[in-house]
This record gives sequence, C-alpha cells and structure tokens, in this order.
Amino acid sequence: MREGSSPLIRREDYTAPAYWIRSVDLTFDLDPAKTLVVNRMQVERNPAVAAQALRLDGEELNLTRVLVNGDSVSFRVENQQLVLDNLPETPFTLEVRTTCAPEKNTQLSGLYTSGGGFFTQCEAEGFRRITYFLDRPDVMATFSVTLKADATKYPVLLSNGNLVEQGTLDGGKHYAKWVDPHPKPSYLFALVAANLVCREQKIRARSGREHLLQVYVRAGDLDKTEHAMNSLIASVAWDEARFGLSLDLDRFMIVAVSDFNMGAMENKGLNIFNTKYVLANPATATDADYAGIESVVGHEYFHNWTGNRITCRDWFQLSLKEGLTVFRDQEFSQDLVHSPSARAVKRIEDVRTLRQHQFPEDAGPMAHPVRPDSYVEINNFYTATVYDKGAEVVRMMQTLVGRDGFARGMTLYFQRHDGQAVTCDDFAQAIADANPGSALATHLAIFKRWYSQAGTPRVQARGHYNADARTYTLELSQQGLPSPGQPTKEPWVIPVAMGLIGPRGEHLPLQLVGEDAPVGTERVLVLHEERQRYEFTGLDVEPVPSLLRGFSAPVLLEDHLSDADLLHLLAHDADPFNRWEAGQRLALNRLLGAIRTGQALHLDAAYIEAMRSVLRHPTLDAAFKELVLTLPSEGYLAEQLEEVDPQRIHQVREAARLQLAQALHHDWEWAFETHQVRGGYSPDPVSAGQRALANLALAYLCLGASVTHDPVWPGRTYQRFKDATNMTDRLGALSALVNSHAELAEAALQRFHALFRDEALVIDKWFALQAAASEKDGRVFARARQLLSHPDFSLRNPNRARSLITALCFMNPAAFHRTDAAGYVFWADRVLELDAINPQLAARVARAMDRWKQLAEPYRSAAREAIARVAARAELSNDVREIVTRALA
Ligand code: 0A1
Ligand code: ZN
Repeated sequence: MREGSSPLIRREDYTAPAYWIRSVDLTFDLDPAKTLVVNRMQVERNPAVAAQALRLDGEELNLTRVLVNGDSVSFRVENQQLVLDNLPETPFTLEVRTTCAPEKNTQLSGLYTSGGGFFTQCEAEGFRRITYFLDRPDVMATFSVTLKADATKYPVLLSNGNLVEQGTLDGGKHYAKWVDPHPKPSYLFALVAANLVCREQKIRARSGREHLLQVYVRAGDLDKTEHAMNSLIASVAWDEARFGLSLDLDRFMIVAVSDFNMGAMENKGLNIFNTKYVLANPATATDADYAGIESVVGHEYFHNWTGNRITCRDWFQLSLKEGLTVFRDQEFSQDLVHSPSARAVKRIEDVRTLRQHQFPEDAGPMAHPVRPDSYVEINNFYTATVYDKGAEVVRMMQTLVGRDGFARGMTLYFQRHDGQAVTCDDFAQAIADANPGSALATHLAIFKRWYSQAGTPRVQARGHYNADARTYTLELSQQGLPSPGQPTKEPWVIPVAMGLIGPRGEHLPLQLVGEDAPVGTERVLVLHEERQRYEFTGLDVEPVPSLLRGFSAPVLLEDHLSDADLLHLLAHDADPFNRWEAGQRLALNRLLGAIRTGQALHLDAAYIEAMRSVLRHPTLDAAFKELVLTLPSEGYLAEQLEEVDPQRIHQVREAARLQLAQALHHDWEWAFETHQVRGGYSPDPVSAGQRALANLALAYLCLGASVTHDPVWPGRTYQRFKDATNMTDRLGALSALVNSHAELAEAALQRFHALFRDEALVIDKWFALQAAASEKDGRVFARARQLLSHPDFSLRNPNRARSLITALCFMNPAAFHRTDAAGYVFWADRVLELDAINPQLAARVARAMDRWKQLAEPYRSAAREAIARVAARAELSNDVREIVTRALA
C-alpha cells in the first residue's frame, strides 16, 4: 500500500521525458523471498527538454547499487523516485541493482508468485515495482532479459521476444536469455518462470512467414487449451484479412495464471492471461466462457498492433489502444459468425454490457471522458467508459466513413505512427484524413467531443406525418447533462441509422426533400447541432420510425413511440437490434409503470401475445428469441428511475417473470422440447443459442412449478443436471433449481461441488451462482455471508473474491440493498479487508456503491454511512480513497 496521499495527475501537465532509455539489459535471479534484479540501461538526454535531474520511478524496492558508466555515483531516493544529478551530456550506461520479494506481493502488480511460479503484470505502473525505470509509455526501449532460477521448480523460463540462449548453472539452477527486437514501453514487459506445459502449433501466415504459437498452462490443464489455440489462430487470420496486419513475431506465447487482477495482458509476444480466459472444455466451461475466451484472446492479440506497435503517449490516452482494440475484438467475434442474425445477437450483447456498466458510470460520481482529464490512480481508469464507450466512438467513426474508409484510415494511422507513442487526436485525424469529404472529416472538431465530454447524450426524436404533402418530418435534438467538473455540454456528432416502416411492415424508400430519388430504405442521419429537422417525401402512408438502428451511437433515445408503434417494430423491423429493443421497451413500459405507481403488475394480453409470437416464430434464431424473452435486468430498470427502491424493482420484475412463466407455460414446454442439441458439444452460435433458449425455458418452467408445487419440472431439471454432458446445460439446470428455490437445489449444489472440487474456475461458478441467486426472504444474502467462511473461499485469489463479492454487490441488487443495511456493512468490511491485500481489486469492489445517491430512503442514508466508514479509515490505498472520495463529493 502506498503511503500518504498521491496528487491529482492532469492531462494538461504532460511534458516529454527529460531522458530516453534506448535499451535495457535485465538479469533476474529469481527467488520467491528475495529476487535480485540487475538493470543496465543505455540512457541519453532528450535534447528537446531543458537539462534536469534524471528521476526514475521505483516502488517497494530495496536499492543496493547505482553505477554510471561503471562508476559509483551519488544519488538520492525521494517520493518513490531515484534521483540522479550531474549526469554525463553524452549517452551513458546506468546500472541499478535492487531486490524485491515476489511472494509478499499480494497486489499482483509487478513481479509476484502464483501457484508456485513467477509471473509479472506491469500495466499500468507495475514495472516500477520490479526495478527503477522511466515507467511511462512514451519511453520505449529494446529489452534483453536473462532469467536465472531453480531448474526443478521453474523448468519454463519465458520473456518477451526470442529465446537466444539457455543452459544450466551451478546449484541446480538454469538460465534463459530472451531478446525482444521491438522497442517497447516498460508496461509491455513480462516474464514467467514456472512449472508449465504447453500446446503449440506452427502456422504459416498469408505473407508466407512461419510462426510458432504456444499456450502454456499447468500440467493438468492441457486438455482445456484447444479453444484458446483455435481462437488465436482465427485472430491471426482475421487481422490479416480485415486490416492487412500480420504477426511481426516468430513466436507468440499465451500463459495462463490463476491469480490475476484483470482478464489478460498484451505483453509483447508473451500475453499473460487469467485462467478464466484460457481454460475450457465442454465439461467445465459454458458457452459464455467459450465466447469470452474467443474475444479476450482476440483482444490481446489485436493489441499487438493497436497498443504495442503504436502505443499511448500517456495514460490519459488509454482509450487510444483500449477503445480501438475492444472495437476490433467485437468486430472479430461478429465476423466469425456468418448469419446476419448471429451478428446482431453479438451486437445486442455488447450493447447490453454497455448499458449495464458504462451508462451508470457516465451518470455517477466516476463519470469521466473517454480521454480523462485527471486521475489520482490510473488503475481506477480501466473503465467501461475507456473500453466500451471508447469502442463505440471508434464504431461511430466507421459508421461515418464506411467500412472501407475505416480500413483506409487504419492504414494511414500505421503509415504515420508505427513505432510511436501517440494520442487519441492522432488516431481521429488519421481516420478523417483518409476520408476527405466524409461526415467525420467535415465535423471532426465536434466529433472529438466524444473524447472530451463525459455523460451520455440524450436524443429526442419527434415525427410528424403530413398526409396531404405526403411528407414525414423528423425532428432530432440533443442535450447533455452535467457531470463532475463539466457543468455544460456542447453538441456531439451523433450518427442516427434509421428506416421508416409502413403499416404493412414494408420498408419505405427514404428520400429527403431536395433529393432527386430515394436513397435506399436505410440511411444514416448525422446530428451535429442541438436540433435538426429532416423532411422525407413521397410517402403515401404514415410510417413508424425505426431510429438508432444497431445502436448507431451510445445515447439515450427518447422517441415517444406508442405501444402500438413498438409492437409494430417488434413484428416487422428489418433491423434485429431495434426489433429486440422494441421488445425490451414494451417490457420496460410495463415494469416501470408498476414500480412507479406501486400498483400490482399485470402483463396484458397484447404483450404476452407478442412474446409468444417471437418465441414460436418459425424463422428467428433461438439465440435472438432468448434475448427478446429475457426481461431487462434489475440494474437496468434502476437506471431508468429517478429514485430507486431495489426491493420494489425486484418484486415487480419477479412478478413479471412469474406471469411470463404461467401465461406461456405450454410455449416454454414446447421451446424446451424442441431446442435440444444432440451429438457432441460445439460452442458454435447456433447450438449455443439453442442451449440458451432451452435453459431459459427450463428456468421459467421451474419458476412456474414453484407456485403450483408441481414436482415434474424440478424433477426433470434435476435429472438433466445429473445427466448433462456439458457445463452450459449443467449450470443452466442448476441455476433453474436454485433461482426457483426448488427443494432439490440443495442436493444439486452439493453434488456440483463434489463433482468439481478440484476445478477452481467451476468452484467460482458455484459461489457466484449462490450469491447472485434471486433473493427470497433474505435467504440469499444470509447464504452469501455464510459462504465467506467456506473452506474454499479466499480473498487472495481475485477470481474467487469476485465470485462471491461481485456477484452479491453488483449482480444481486435485491440481496445487497437491504433495509437493515447488512449488505452495506458486508460491502464496507470486504473493501477494507481487500484493501490491505489488493488495492486494485478493493477499488473495483468499492464501486458497487457508485449510484448510492439515486437510492430511496432508508437505503440512501445507510449507504452514505457505509461509504463514510470506509473513507474514514486512515491507512486507505489511493485506489480506494479516490473512489470513495468521489462517491461522497
Ligand atoms: N491492457 C489489458 C488490461 C489490463 C490492464 C491492467 C492490468 O493490470 C493492472 C492488467 C490488464 C487489456 O486491455 O486486456
Ligand atoms: Zn485491452
């Protein structure tokens, strides 16, 4: 934990480094208790900056020696920096020797031990916990790394680049030397020393170059690496085909580690992954896990160009690499499926994630621009805004210049900036410059407000049909609400993809007044002023507008459509996203109505029939049906309300689920019976969609049985749970039992634990399922609290900690927000406990209270009290302090 409180770092204070480090030679003598690091750097002054002392960052290091050109020199250590004055004018060698204690590193930043091996995590500022360095992304050096370690305990020694030498040493040790020819910032450095095995495959790229791909895991896990390897091979092929970007390395390695703070890390040529995003076989991983592996493997691989070849000038530019790389991994997963509806399913899932995480962030105390202006702790800014909203910003650029235009823009970006550390402005400029005359180029300055303004824009749409003139006038307006530090907002550039649908479901030709002829049945309107008006002509019938197709911009749309309009869109819209959206809106209108008025919910026949016709539809995909028939989450409902009573939301949503279960009982039976996947397991979207719909059906059937006390469906579900041949079906059945509070749930939970006691990732699911279960009479909360003392529970392993705490505090509002405040006490206790172990993780958990100001009493006061209790702790990390301070502001 850092001492004292750190200052606010501001984007406007950026200055170029006073020195460059051109190359580094590192030698590690690896020992869990005391690792010796010898660091020899070639340093030169940056002539563009006024002469000054050299200040190298270092944290929790034991400094034993400093030499300049081989001679000892005077130095001082202040504010976690090694300061050297009176340095030579000409390039010089600086040698720094330090020791650190990897086994004591519970923060998992820097060099740490996990499962008896050594691993590193250097982004954002972990390298300074390994050695003194200019630990900032605009200082790029070539690395040569020698690892020495016990040969029996650590047979595998890896670092970035190419293996150039290896051999044995005295005392049972061995060594390996790795050289990475690509200059890189320190955050992309990695080493691994462990007892691992690997799956490997040689591939030949389009260019003809051969590459060795390797996936390293612990000995028992080799049978769970096939999907990760296939995903990697697909990623290499996709980046070549879509963007002409080929792998620039002879060897590309992925290493799985079970203690990891995030999903994975794109270290050059040596990606280190959370086991959750590598290991999968049909018995242990769900369809969602398979999809997650594909996108994270893709994401890290794509960083090799967007992040590593071109990196960030400073951490305020984080979205330069993250927004772009999320966009690329989303496009990759979409391109891997072939039907338009499977693409739409992926888009709907991505938008759901955005709305579930980023919209609340943008409306709460942590709201910040995609390119933040300031931070205390950079680790707190690996956020949904930087990642997911950042990806939407890139997607809007593509919408404005077209798919080919965007690819041209990427080419220009690499021509201009390969090998450099650049800014978000540089990226936007390249895309615009490659597309002169495009809406992006025309409105670039306004468009870039997406980088600088926080908050989700609100777009109002009002339409008017004039039968005499055969015109339809659409008026669009936009508005931004204040966010921390930004009281007023300027207009954004908002691409609104749209169509007009006639009374028979026909897609009407779109011709604006002044145009000679219609321009197809779908077009993109570019809203860039506060208010704009569009007049469509040649319309013999009154249309229903379908706006913001495919969610063409990350905004809140108020289109004032009636129930009848929404039912029309649900039945006819050619855009699957808006079709889904119409179904969700129909549900929202009903649920929010009941929540606001306090009246009992009654789902009307029109809604039920609409849901039935989607469920029974002859041509729609099962995956799409599953999305339409899943009600908006409690968290999403809460975001629509001015004042939130989480218990009321839960009550109403549960009532809606029960009514859907009962009214569609026969349809659910039909859906379950007709969506059984036969044959061996494959995670492809068609089979996954069938499993998803069958599992949803099972959940509704068990829920229905919970009121009729009919034992048939719970019994069948238990049988299915026992007989399942894959984890998706097994977990689906278990979840149906647990969430309907079936008597058989207990036996199933016990059996599940016994079956998978040695599979850490599956035991995580076991904890998460119980902590996220539908609350009933406080039982779920009581059980979650009890699980804290389960012998398998531990706060030290981030996946395990999250499996219980995140599931309860983020995913289960009704269990968490209690009138007796016990949920908040639980939260505060865990934040404080975790902060002493792993501040990054603690700060993430701390964010469960972001939206406390929206809560109704008595929740609100109790929440404030809990946050204040955390804030009052004297020895708090900067990570958690920044979160709770902002929450209370
Ligand atoms: N760059 C990684 C994410 C990452 C960030 C920080 C980490 O440790 C603090 C670890 C990983 C990615 O986008 O995948
Ligand atoms: Zn990333």
